[in-house]
Amino acid sequence: AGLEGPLSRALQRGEFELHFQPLVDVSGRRVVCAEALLRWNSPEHGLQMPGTFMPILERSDAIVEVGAWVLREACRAAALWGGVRVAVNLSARQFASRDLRSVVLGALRDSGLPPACLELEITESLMMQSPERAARLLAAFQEDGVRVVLDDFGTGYSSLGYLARFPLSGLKIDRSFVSALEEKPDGHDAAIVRAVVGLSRDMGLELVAEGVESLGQVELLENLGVRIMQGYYFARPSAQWRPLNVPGVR
Ligand code: G
Ligand code: G
Ligand code: NA
Ligand code: MN
Repeated sequence: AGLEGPLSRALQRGEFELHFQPLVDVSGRRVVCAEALLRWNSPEHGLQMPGTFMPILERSDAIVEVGAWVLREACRAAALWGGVRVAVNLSARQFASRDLRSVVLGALRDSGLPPACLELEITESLMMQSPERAARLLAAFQEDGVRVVLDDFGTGYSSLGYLARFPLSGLKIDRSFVSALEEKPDGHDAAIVRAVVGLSRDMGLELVAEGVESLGQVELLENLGVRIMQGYYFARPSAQWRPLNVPGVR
């Protein structure tokens, strides 16, 4: 409440900014990607997290324009990263919009970022809105050389059968499976992570564990076969982030 007005002017006023959080290949000790996370720097309300403003944007077509800005800015930033990929979250309306592919290709062309350095994060629910269309769109992105990964994997309602039908490049296993690992290293969550490691290996999907907050979790995940991790243990999302070093990697 009260945010709609200021929010509708935020884009033209230059109040949005991107923070970046690295995805670390723990075995190779290098950053492979950084996820772009949108922030709204409101003069009246201070720095706003997506939870406060995304639901409002999602209800209007403004999300499509903001989403296009995110894609262009993320590609522009990553063009300076020397091969480190950038991951961009897509919203439902953005995924449904007819010109998504041309916006993506335009952002790549204008920035000079190689297509293989862009990763689009979608969710299961987003794919399931219109599975046929999603399958065609993902196939087109695969042809373009753009990666598409499934975010928050394991929390949605799609069947495993869809994994085979959609051309995906990777899975991000939801942080809820990571959070209980230390307390119950032999519990159900560990079993699920182990199964997803096997599944992604056999299907040629890159697996990322998100929400990694402690060294204990890093070690347990490594033992379960996870190599790529993201979370506060390595770095919090930051506007200043640049791929200069690998924080927190032993
Ligand atoms: O950054 P946290 O940073 O609070 O992000 C919260 C949620 O907002 C996450 O689910 C994330 O995927 C989503 N989000 C963050 N940035 C963007 C964005 O640029 N576009 C979309 N569609 N979602 C985003
Ligand atoms: O839905 P998505 O996976 O895009 O969500 C990204 C969100 O996760 C952002 O809000 C980001 O700030 C948050 N995040 C990133 N790392 C961690 C972490 O280690 N722990 C927790 N609890 N949240 C995290
Ligand atoms: Na995400
Ligand atoms: Mn996620």
